[in-house]
Amino acid sequence: MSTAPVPDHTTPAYKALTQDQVNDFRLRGYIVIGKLLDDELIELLRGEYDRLFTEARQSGHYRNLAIGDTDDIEEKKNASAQMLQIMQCCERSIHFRQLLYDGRILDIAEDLLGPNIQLFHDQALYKPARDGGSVFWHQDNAYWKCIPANLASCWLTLDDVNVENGAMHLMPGSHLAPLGHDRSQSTSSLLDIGDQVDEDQAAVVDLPAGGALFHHCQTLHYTPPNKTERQRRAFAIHFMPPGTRSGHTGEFLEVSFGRPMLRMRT
Ligand SMILES: O=C(O)CCC(=O)C(=O)O
Repeated sequence: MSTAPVPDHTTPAYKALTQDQVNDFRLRGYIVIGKLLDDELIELLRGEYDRLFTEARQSGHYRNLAIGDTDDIEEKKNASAQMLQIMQCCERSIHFRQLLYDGRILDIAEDLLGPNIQLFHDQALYKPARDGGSVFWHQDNAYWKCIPANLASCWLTLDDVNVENGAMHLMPGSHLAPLGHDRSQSTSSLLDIGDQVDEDQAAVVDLPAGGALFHHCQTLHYTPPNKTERQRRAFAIHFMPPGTRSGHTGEFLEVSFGRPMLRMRT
């Protein structure tokens, strides 16, 4: 009688990334994937993205990170800089929920985080043409305080993105230690660590529409204003291993509708 082989869960499969790419992520704190989504899906997601922002601008259920927290729709709309954020698109759109389970994305996340993957949260980050605002230098986990600090983000573009319209800037190796952050002078909702950063050392990543990069939750990153005639639509998915705790409350971030398990192998 033959017996089925016992699966080896101790050795990572490295299905999507090469070992060199995984090592690069460990060393630098980010990895550039390039074009990942096909054109048909990009078109679908663009339509959803635009619909969500049209609805959000009417209802006020979004933030303009350029001015901090306010419920005043007119204030958000008329601010001179627009860095617009919708949290949890997966709770507003079935297509963005489906995207969380996209095998191309999860295979990479698995190579970086291991076989069990839970959503921390997702967000759309929109820099409209001409008056798109910046996101200051920060480590995500300075906001989140997750324990352990072992999350990875997939940052996806729905437009061609370069330095002119808000490309991602990342500081290699900065993920290895948490840094102290101060509240920004100009907006109370953002942290800013800009004065500790040597921008000459930063990697600036151009991506085509449908492109992706992954970064660690402690990797310092920044995006500049968009003063071009081209909008910059981006979407971030923040992944964590199950068992991650909130440093704010000390509690486990339990599986829920907003924090689904996306992949579970062990
Ligand atoms: O999309 C952007 O401009 C900034 C993204 C970002 O800072 C983040 O995902 O943490």
